[in-house]
Amino acid sequence: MTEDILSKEKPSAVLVAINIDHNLDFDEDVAEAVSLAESYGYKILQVITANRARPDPHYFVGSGKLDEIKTICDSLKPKVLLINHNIMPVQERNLDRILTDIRIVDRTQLILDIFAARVTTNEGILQIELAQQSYLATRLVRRWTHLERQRGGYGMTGGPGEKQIELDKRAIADKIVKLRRRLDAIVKQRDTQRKSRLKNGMNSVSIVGYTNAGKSTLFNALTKANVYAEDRLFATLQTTSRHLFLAENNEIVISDTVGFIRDLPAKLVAAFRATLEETVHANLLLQVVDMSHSTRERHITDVNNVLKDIDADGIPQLIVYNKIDLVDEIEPHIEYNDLGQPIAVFLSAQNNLGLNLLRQAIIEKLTDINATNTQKQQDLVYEPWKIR
Ligand SMILES: Nc1nc2c(ncn2[C@@H]2O[C@H](COP(=O)(O)OP(=O)(O)OP(=O)(O)O)[C@@H](O)[C@H]2O)c(=O)[nH]1
Ligand SMILES: [Mg+2]
Repeated sequence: MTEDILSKEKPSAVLVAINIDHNLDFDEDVAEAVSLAESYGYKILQVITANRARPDPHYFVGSGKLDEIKTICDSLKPKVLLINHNIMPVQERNLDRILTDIRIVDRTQLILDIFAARVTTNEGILQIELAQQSYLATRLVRRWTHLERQRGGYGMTGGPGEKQIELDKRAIADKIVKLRRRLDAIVKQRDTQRKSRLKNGMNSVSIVGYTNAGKSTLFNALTKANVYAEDRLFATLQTTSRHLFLAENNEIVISDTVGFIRDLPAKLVAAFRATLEETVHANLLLQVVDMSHSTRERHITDVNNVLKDIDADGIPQLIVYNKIDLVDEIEPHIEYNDLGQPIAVFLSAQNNLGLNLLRQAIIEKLTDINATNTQKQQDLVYEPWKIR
């Protein structure tokens, strides 16, 4: 697939999106799917949509829709049929059988392809390889039963394919173990760096959020760094950290991270552990939200779900509503809760609006967090005396 991107000519695709169970945000989901596909470099020839209560177990789509897809593909001859869902291996196998000569790419595969085409660091390459191997492991049976059928041995036990599946499974398992080991070494090295920072009493703040929310733009505006920011999904694939002076005697380490998206498969998230390690160990998360986006509240839920997957849901958060320049009648400000603690900051990273308020809110929030932690430590120390 990387060849397609390098050959400059955009690979053509037909996109299938099914509205399952009357999803009210379906139009936004389709728009996001188109962005995601274009972000890889696909030229979308046509979008096919349908409504279903639940996916068809055999083909994901119903039989009428399948006929329509086949007719459209016969006439437009796309290279790829993109399905904006994570489909099961059996559904992929059945579609493959009907739509010969067209590669079936589901949502996970598309995200993996985007990452694989863009990744540049050694760590990133290892992580993508790990994610691809984990994904491949679930699809092995499909590939081999497919070959078996061609040889006329389908359904038989102990055939050459079955033996090969076993061998392939073992080879993949070995590869996964080796990749994990190499990634663990990277994590360990970072651990040492982090511990030395902790010794210096430095707080670590991680910028997280939905893809394209403006995390890298905010990071650049705060640190004067030059991280790549662009109006495309998954512009950032690795973590960048910088020291940031908030005030006199108040220096933190701040990190820009990979963006999240709805339905990010847990395996993929797990493969990105090394990159997300900075987030997992942060004292504070700045969750950047695109204020101008119609489904911003759902983005917050999606991001919180991924944070749960990586065990970072217990870390205190400050919500940063970005891009207020695109919304009418919102001035930069800090929102406080009843206890007078900051919970959200409204700003525009691109227009340098409200950045000082964000610095102020980070200082206040970190002061609260550190006071709570000191209290907790004191409680721990005095606990035995209390019991006596
Ligand atoms: N109007 C407006 N656009 C903004 C603002 N902040 C960022 N953007 C734009 O939003 C797009 C995405 O910005 P990025 O900073 O790359 O977003 P990101 O969250 O890092 O995205 P990923 O790395 O892909 O997850 C870019 O085109 C930015 O110029 C803002 O305050 N106002
Ligand atoms: Mg970014």
